[in-house]
Amino acid sequence: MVEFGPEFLFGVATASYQIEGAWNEDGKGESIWDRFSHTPGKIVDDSTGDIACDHYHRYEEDIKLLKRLGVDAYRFSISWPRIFPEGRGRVNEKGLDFYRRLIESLRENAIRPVVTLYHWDLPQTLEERGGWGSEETVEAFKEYAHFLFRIFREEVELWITHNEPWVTAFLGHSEGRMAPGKQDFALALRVSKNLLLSHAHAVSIFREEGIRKPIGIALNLAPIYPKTENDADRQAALRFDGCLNRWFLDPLFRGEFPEDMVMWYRRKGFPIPPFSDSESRLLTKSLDFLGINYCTRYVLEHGEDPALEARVARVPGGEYSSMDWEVYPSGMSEIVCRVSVDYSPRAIYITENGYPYPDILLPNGSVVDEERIAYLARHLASLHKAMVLGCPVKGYFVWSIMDNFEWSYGFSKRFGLVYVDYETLQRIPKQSFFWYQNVIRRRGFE
Ligand code: IFM
Repeated sequence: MVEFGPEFLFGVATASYQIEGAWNEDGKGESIWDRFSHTPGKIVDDSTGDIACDHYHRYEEDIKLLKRLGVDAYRFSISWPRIFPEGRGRVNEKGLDFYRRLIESLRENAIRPVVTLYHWDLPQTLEERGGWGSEETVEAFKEYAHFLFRIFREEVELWITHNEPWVTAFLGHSEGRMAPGKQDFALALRVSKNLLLSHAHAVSIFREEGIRKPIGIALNLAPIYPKTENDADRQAALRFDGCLNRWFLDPLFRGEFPEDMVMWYRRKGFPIPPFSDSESRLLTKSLDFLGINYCTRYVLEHGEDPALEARVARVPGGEYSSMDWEVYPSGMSEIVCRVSVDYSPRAIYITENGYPYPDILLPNGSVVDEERIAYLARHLASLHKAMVLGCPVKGYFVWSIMDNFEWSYGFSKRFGLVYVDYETLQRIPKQSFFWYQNVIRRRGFE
């Protein structure tokens, strides 16, 4: 039996742009994802999040689903331009009211709200003034965070500043696969630093407010392996680890960027100034818990790209999901143990873990997603192993409660425990929904 105690938080996660829809309703401002998805050629199936799952209008139905599933907690993000349509200054009361109702209703249903402040939908107005490359956005984020801290305080069970800052910085500003779609590695590095600083400053404001709830950040982390034992591949793996994992973990726990990466980037013509002493102090005091989003590991070989000279390789005979991610359950305990040993976080939550599959709605109205069940069970068992070894894991969130807008993949990838018919917006629990319901009820599984 894989058992998690009564205190363990079982939850599910979503993000505003991926589910809410109502992109221009009730005074909401435009976000960089509205702009990006409305730009032809950016989304594989030409879809947008204009309607998405229409959660903005159907949140009550969705809370009923959460209740039926039996989760202890629900992780969602707040859409910044719904609250501050211009990024700062004027508050949109109707937008705020939506989150007031959502949080109140969750609490009435004994589901603990877990709020992410930034899951990628930056107000477009701020993007036009330099976006995350500019210090103005750091200031605006502090104001936005402060405003929400004062409104919701202890009504939120766990606060998360940023979701996956690596994705914002590197996929959004260097690869250009994500909004705002820039391709400038030096900018991506600057963005990564500003994201970390905005997190540290927001947490310092949170502490000044005296809010008695934990606050943290959610990083997408992964074990990294070299494809072969040759030196070029091993160095490439080390650099990718430096870029994906240590570039965020080291500042948050040690107050500085990893030295090997700073030197590498400098040699490549991408110098990045160090954090000041006061910034380092803020960073190292900024986490009550670390959120880890885990979906896959990466195997690296030497590559030709100018910034990292590293390329993700496919493992011969490996098991792959429809996102081309290797299914690697032992990576869950590996990454949790590594972080626990190297950085000693006070607490860890798995803030995302999920499996994309081209689910099919059968004529009898059911969705049989055995692969997803196997994926979740194997990852939970691996997580349990890390807990038995002493890692301070306090909770686990499945990505996602329902199928939703998967960024540049549009609606072509389904991650949900609940199937969404995008024509009718009907929600249909998949077999994995009932499996997870049982896991939560029994606080574990055989
Ligand atoms: O959908 C995303 C989510 O927004 C962030 N983490 C990974 C998920 C699956 O790609």
